[in-house]
Amino acid sequence: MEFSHDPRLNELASKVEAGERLSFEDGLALFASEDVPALGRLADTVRRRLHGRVTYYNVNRHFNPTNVCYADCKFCGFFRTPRQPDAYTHNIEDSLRIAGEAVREGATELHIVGGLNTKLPFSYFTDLLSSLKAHYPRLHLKAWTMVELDHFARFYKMTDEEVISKLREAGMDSCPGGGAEIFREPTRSMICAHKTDAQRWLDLSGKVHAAGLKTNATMLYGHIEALEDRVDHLVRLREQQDKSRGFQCFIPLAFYPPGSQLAHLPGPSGVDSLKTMAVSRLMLDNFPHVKSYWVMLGKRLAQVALHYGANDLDGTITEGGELSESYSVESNGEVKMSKDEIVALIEDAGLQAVERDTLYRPVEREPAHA
Ligand code: V47
Repeated sequence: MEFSHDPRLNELASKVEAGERLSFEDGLALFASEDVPALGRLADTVRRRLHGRVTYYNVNRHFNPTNVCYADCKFCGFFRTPRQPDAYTHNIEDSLRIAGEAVREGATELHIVGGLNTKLPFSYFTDLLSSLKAHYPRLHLKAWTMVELDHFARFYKMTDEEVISKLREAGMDSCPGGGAEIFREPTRSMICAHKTDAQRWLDLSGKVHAAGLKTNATMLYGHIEALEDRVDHLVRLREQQDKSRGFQCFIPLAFYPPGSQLAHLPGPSGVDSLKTMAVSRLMLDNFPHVKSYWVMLGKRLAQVALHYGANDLDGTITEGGELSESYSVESNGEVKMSKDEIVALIEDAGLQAVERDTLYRPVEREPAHA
């Protein structure tokens, strides 16, 4: 029996089954296919080849030390200028309180990103990390995107290697995948003109990998970009991964328009999000993990996406209790999911839930904390 009623998808299925790498044109053809369930099945065969039924989640917390940022990205509803009444910067005491709550709730990871805030000295960032590490040595600090590392190097006049080694000494354990947005010009300049350019984002990832740390990668889709931009983005990430091998996970981020300067746009449809998940899994043949980020997709679509190539649901994510960088479609601003709820979502999808740490090692808990 043929895989699909779409002959081009059948050709691509043969390539995938033979373990052949898909080209830029193949990526566009995957997006062009209207046989969405067959596309999902194809991505699912790759996901099952790599992970079987295992679906990862973690217990984590997002912490945004400051929302002050000069980058003025058109898609962002989070940033504030220093004079706005709701601009904030957490001091160390507050940060430790928030991290302490996370640890008591069983978090193994603190995901730390913030704005590009020129009012702070570099020591703010290293002191923050070292205080967190001193108080909570077992909490993994997944901290700062390539955009922040680029800002640190330029603004505080250090080499990339100095920035990475100073942050690492202070307690940075790995880096999250934000700031990648869409690499291709002119789209990138239209949505984030004042931000690290694509090549620099990729080069910095390579330097962090060379220093022995893992990072993630994202793609913001469903705004003004073309499908060619998305496929180009995936191909560039794949090329960087061939060189430096340090990406753990890819996270497609569904654009959430409210509160941004692109609020008039509709955002991606459910089918577009499922197709993007599947194409990502199929194109990124050297990425071990693809994440279905429920905060952007909503819990139900994130669950379905586990059958479209994703093998990770991210985490419980509790926020620090103030305006957050997370955007939520279906959660009505509530950016939290209990461990039981995550496990139920995975199991109801017919899959096996495995709690992981940031480096994808299974977490064993004492029965009292299970
Ligand atoms: O870089 C900004 C995106 C990213 C919007 O590494 C938006 O495990 C949708 O990178 N609608 C930050 N997205 C979040 C991020 C992330 C999230 C979860 C896990 C990991 C990981 C990384 O959020 C930004 C930007 O691409 N973003 N505004 C918006 N309106």
